[in-house]
Amino acid sequence: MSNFVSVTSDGGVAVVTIDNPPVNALSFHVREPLMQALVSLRDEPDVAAIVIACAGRTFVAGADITEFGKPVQQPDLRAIIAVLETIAKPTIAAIHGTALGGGLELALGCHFRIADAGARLGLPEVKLGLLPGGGGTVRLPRLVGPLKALSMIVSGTPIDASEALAAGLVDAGFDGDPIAHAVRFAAEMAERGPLTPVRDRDGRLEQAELPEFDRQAAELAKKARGLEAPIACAQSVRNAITLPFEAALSAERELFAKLVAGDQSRAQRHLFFAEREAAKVAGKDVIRRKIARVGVIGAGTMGGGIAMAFANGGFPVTLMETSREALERGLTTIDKNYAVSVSRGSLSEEAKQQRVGLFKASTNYADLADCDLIVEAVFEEMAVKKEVFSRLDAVARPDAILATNTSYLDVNEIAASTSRPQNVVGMHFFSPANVMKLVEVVRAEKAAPDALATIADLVRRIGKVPVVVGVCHGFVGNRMLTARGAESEALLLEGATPQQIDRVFADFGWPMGPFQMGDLAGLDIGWRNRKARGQTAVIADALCEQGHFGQKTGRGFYLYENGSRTPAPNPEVEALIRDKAADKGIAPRAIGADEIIERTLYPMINEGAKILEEGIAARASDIDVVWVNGYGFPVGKGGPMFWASLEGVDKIIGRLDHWHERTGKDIFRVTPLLRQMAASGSWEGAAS
Ligand code: T1G
Repeated sequence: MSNFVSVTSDGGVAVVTIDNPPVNALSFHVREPLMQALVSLRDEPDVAAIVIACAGRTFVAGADITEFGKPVQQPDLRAIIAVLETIAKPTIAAIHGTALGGGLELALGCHFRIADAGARLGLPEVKLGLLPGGGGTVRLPRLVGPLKALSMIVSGTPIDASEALAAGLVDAGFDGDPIAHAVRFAAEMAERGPLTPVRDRDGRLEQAELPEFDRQAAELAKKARGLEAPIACAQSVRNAITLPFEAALSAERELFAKLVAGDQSRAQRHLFFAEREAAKVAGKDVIRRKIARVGVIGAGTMGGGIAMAFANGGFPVTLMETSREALERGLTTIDKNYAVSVSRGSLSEEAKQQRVGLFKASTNYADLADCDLIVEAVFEEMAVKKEVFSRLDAVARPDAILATNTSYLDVNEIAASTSRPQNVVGMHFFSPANVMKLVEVVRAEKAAPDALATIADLVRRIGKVPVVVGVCHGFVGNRMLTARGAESEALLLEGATPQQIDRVFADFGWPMGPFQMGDLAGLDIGWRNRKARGQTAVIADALCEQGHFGQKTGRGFYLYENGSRTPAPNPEVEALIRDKAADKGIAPRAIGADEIIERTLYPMINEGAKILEEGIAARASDIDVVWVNGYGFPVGKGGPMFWASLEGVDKIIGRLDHWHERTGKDIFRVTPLLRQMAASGSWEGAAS
């Protein structure tokens, strides 16, 4: 047979085992021998049933994403499933680990599916800007019903084995060796009566569900924010209800072909691999330190969220505050946050109790002595940070890793305030830290490689996305945000309104624009930081001096009536902008959407190129991962550096030169790497 597909026999049951580490992707070198095996076993009279199973840690986790965008080598997955459905003896998929995308579609081509209790099953193609292209949108609704299929396929979120059993997606569960269970199951099925391929099971495709289906599809479409894949997914599942099987299958094929060739899927596939590259900090030869208990200092908004992130990841957490009141306040907020998740049904009461049970609260530094990692999340002031780190230096175990959650301050200076700078790194979480996926792991100059590698792996283990960044003001994300922020204010003075600019960002695909985001995060954070650096933002500073910090004070760039989160125009701000512009002798003029994009996003890309030149980020794709996971940059555009290639680097340079000439502002001065990128088409070869 081949290294990737082997066939064994157990009594009359043939077992086809796929072995293509690390995740048994259905690469061409798997598909070809798999097809041969199925054809020969179909026609083999001594074979009473066929089991498809996988070696290693998981069942098939999908088609091979690296093959997309290249000419398809036959047999493709559809051809293999078509053969599967011609087999007149029981075929069983024995699922362990994950059955995702093409892997679940292969299983849907079998008569039966059995799953290990810990298995997860799903069609996550939408997260790659695609839809299931191997018949998943046509076969899954036949098993679980159109509404369940719609939510599974449009969300792309896998379900666990018990939910799959309840939904009719799998026929039996098991614990232990998938092959042994599958062979027993297969032998039983071989005794049973007629077999019905999934394609012929129309029972659950009740036309009656269409009105509710369309209502739910419309709701989901509203959340798509310009992404094509969610819409195509819903359309294809609808076809399964309204069209004959083959017609629905070919409609799915057309939709898939369109999406896989599109920029959005290219962008989202770029991000899939970029996230995995960003996490590769050091080779497997660097021994990671053991992290069993985590300490968090500061139970405020960030500290509380960080403590929850670790508890959600299963880690015992010691949460420390200087006063009992502050500690109680922090614990109350944490409990409230968990209660909200329980009330929304995204967390069970039992899981809540289990997580809360992981917390140990303290007002005593000595209680941090048994922690392997201690994360500091106190007030963003250097003197306060240094005082905390010198106290930590006295109590923490010599090999413990000390991390600061600073979002702007010099991590090298903080590290130097201890006797163990090799064990000090930055862990810059994003608010709310229990929700936001990004963690900028700051590589302080003396940080030991194993400390960095340990932290990057740990961030992945708690379900977040690590990106290693160097030390500079604002690291990667906030540094580029500053370039964008300054110009957003300038556009206001020249005639644009907060609503207009936020509208342009929403149309671009952002969850919200800079002014709505400022109001949500709290304008006082940026204000305090500007004051610390002697910088100004005339409009935002003026609002803050009046105590208007955004949502939390009901007034900022927008008005928020009675605690609502819905922004309403704030006439006082428009008057304030006019006054400040008049003070500066700036006459308002009409400003178009293109100019807003050019003057806010193009400087970000230029700043990103400088960041690469300085080696603050190792790869352009790391910058994309930061912006997509930390600042809501639209996934369908792949992040600022990937988007630059879609937008056209020559065009970007042309407009930056234009605005530099007109304004003389440094943010528009094109940096050498950007010109080099225009010439070479690659961000590689940055100076440092
Ligand atoms: N194709 C190619 N490489 C893949 C891959 C795939 N489907 N899945 C993972 N890898 C690589 C990954 O890049 C990494 O490589 C290594 O495997 C380990 O992955 C026709 C259109 C399965 C939950 O979207 O979600 O089927 O960095 O670090 O954290 O309808 O991988 O080591 O060199 O992520 O344990 C649909 C994608 C495809 C699932 C395991 N399937 N994979 O997570 O390991 S489209 C997916 C995952 C499709 C059909 C369509 C996760 C995982 P490297 P990892 P992990």
